[in-house]
Amino acid sequence: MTSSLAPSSLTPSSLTFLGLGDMGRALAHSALKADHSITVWNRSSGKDAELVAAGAQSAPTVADAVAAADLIVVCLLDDASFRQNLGPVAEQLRGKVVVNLTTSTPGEARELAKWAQEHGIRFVDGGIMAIPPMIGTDAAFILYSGDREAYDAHAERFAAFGEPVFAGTDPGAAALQDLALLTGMYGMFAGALQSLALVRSAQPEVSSFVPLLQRWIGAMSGALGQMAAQIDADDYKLGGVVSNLAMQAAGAGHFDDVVADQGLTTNLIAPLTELMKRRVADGHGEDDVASVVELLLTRKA
Ligand code: FVH
Repeated sequence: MTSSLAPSSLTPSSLTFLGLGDMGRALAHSALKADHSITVWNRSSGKDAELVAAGAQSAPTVADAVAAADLIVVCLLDDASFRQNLGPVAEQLRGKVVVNLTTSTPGEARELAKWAQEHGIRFVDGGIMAIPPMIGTDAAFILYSGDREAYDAHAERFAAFGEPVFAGTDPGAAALQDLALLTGMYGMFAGALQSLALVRSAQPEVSSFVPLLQRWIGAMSGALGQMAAQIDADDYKLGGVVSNLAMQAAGAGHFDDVVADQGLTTNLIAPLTELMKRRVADGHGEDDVASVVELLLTRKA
């Protein structure tokens, strides 16, 4: 049963959770499972019901919720909802630790850290590398960055959500690595979707093909270590080049051809093959494919 307690009846908690969407509820449940006492708040009513039944106390306002604990975990929709709800209670947060697990850009996280510093708030930003059912399991990891001392003081409690990984003292580091990991994931999805579209254009089902795709993607992910070493060394021949860019770029035309031959109109990997060809035209055909990163690192004038 949901109980909205009067401020005076709230007891001190180990953690407060602001935001009980799908992710906020999963985080709060994992804290309860780890035997933490928790206070929860959500904008709209009803989402706290199961948590209250499991032992959480529900706060009627953000101010009541932040008063109940010294560690505040925020999991709202976006930066605007963070500012809208925490801005008015900034002075009450003085001396407390705020952990923002709302997805942010690095710039937003750095701005929030500045705001927190102005109000004497210890600020840690986070990036959740999990979907709600993974929270509290070994499969989940969560990136944190910002105030190292505050992170160290609470890392044990963060472990209830998933493995904590400290990304750096730059408050934007967790957000940057979060978005970089998601970029890798969507790039993989883009290639896989293009691959499945090709197969589906030729046969009535793709499920039988998936084990081959998984096997191939798994084997090729082994190349990432050497790719990273070449990027770090600015040397795209480091460790020896097995399949050079000139050969790969020449073969890239086949991707346009097969899309056209199958009567399809979209080639999701065309932007990559264009960059490969450009790098060859610039005289780097003997490099490994990691050489393309030089074009991705080109900054705006
Ligand atoms: N769910 C996922 O798979 C991903 C995994 C990676 C991390 N993301 C990020 O987590 C943040 C929250 O995501 P969520 O899944 O909990 O999202 P929703 O279920 O849509 O819940 C949104 C909560 O935010 C509250 N909210 C929205 N706007 C406001 C506002 N202006 N003032 C106060 N609260 C607000 C909303 O409240 P209500 O609609 O229930 O009243 C929910 O509590 C997010 O950054 C993901 O990118 C999740």
